[in-house]
Amino acid sequence: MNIRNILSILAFCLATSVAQAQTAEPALEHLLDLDVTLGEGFGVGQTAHGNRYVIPIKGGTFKGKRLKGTILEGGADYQMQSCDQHRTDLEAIYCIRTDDGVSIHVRNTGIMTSNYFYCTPRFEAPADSRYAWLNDGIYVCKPVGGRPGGIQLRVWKVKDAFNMDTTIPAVKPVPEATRQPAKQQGRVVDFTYKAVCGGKKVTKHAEVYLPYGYAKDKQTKYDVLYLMHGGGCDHTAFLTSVPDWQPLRHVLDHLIADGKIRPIIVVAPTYYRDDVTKDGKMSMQEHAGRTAEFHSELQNYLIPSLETKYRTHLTGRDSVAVTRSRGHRAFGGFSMGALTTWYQLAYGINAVKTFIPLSGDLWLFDDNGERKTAEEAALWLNGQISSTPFKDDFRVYAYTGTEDMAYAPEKALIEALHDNAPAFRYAAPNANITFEAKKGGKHCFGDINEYLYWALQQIYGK
Ligand code: FER
Repeated sequence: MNIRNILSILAFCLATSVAQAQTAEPALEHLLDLDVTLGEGFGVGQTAHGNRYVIPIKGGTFKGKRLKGTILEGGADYQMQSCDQHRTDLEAIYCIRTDDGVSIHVRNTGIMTSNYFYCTPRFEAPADSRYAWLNDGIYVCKPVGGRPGGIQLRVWKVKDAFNMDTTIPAVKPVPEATRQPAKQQGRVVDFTYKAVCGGKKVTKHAEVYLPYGYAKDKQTKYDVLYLMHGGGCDHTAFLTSVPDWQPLRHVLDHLIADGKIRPIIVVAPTYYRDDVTKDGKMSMQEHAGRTAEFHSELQNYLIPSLETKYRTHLTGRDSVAVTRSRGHRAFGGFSMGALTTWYQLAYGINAVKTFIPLSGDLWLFDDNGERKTAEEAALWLNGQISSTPFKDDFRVYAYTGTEDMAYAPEKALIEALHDNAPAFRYAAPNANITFEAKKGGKHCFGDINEYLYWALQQIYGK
């Protein structure tokens, strides 16, 4: 192959990857600060290329959100001053070691003039370490302070040019007819089950949508979709009690009657305990605590009792049976129910394969009760998922509306997952997460039910 061919293939690859990439400007994201202790410098003298000067690196520390540790002795900055002395080229080569014992090689090259001083470090981390991601980044570095015998440097990562603002697909309009009752309607029944919540034995209720024809059909095993309400609502919100212009029951009936999805069972439980429903007295943190716990009630009580009563793919009551049937189970929710969904993904991926967070992000709190950042939430979620055997076998359909109060935080989470959580794949055709926003969509069930109209066709479409 001649050089021309190679170049044209290169150009083609570049063009397609640029076409796929989002058009936003690259951004810098803080990686770490270095505090380097330097030894006595010495000159080699005038060489063929300029004036060579060597500054030994004796040690120091570094600190960032994702890694911290010490700088090892033994490296140096090999400087070369140009013959006309207006600029010095730097090349610092050394190793750092993280506080969990991983050695990482650094080669930091840069340019220094009287008014410009920037470097571009490269990192070589072991490919099988938790720092392997460092290898695949471009970084920018500049000095932020000096002291006798030392220098402080700040390092940023050049972020992938990913900006959901320009790329969030819009949720399509839903056919008018789905707002009216369908001819063939499913039934909603109350389901009672026993559970232990917070150490207390309780009796709980969920509403269950059984598709049209369920009673007559004795053969089919049905997939089950769990839908969790938001703060201030209860288990009746999705299927019976909340009046809205796009009732979920009609959506389900029409999707099934029109053959757009196969018949499914939909279950609307609640994260409240039996004694507290629609509890306005709970703080948002208490709500968050309940949502974070719900996966255990789902796995240990609700799934075993409900899915053995109705015809589903569950074949036993134990966790092995629950996991074996996880491909037939989806979990979604609205607002605090979306929070429940993110927690289900984090803690209960063994029981559920498909996740539908609707207008809500992932809330984590630090020891002082402060909300953690989207980036921290993304890192945590990635860690939770990556430590399971299901890290390559899950799917997230995230939705919200542009006028929804969850728009900004959910978008921030989706972007943070893109940047920090390799378990999530955004690129077609192997994407395992998608995010869509309805133009003008608000924080209400009518809009949420429109998102479900589209999500369910992707999950249960024929
Ligand atoms: C969010 C934005 C708003 C969210 C929840 C809310 C969990 C509101 C909750 C409420 O008022 O009940 O991103 O995520």
